Amino acid sequence: MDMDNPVLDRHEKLFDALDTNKDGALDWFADLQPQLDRIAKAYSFNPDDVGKFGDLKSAYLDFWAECMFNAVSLSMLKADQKSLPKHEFTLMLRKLVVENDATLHNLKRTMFRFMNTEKDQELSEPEVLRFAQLWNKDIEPQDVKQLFRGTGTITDEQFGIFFFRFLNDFLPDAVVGGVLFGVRYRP
Ligand SMILES: [Ca+2]
Ligand SMILES: [Ca+2]
Repeated sequence: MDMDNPVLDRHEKLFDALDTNKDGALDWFADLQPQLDRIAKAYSFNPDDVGKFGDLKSAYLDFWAECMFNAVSLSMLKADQKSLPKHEFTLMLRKLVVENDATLHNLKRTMFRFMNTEKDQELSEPEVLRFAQLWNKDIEPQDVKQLFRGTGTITDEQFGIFFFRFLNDFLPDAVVGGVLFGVRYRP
């Protein structure tokens, strides 16, 4: 853990959560696609639901493509490389956050809509826990409770604040947003 740079530490934990086969590099087909397939199965998608799941998959794919495009543009990767090592991933994520990248905003909006399985405008604790545990089964109810702080629900606006503070803020309480990404993280 890099105690001098808590934001980098969070980005490294996010990498670890996404690296399904634990080989130290992110690959769409080896790491991200299997996790998305598991999410589709867990949410029991029927043909009518393909749109909602398709949106989530597209949002992750766009984010992934943006990371890879930037890494190649900056000569950190060769054009034919298909996987992104940990260090390069953290640099690309940082770049997208600093540039207020549109794919991150789209991922935030799409995640909220996907997690919000009840027909309302807010996320409940069970809705957040269900999604976070698919990315990381070690996420526990108390990890999610930190996010809610006794309020019972999370609005679209609050979700966005947690999402970007986790990725960008040095403030200690920014870490609670990590459960949105399936990252188990206690201060
Ligand atoms: Ca991997
Ligand atoms: Ca809801």
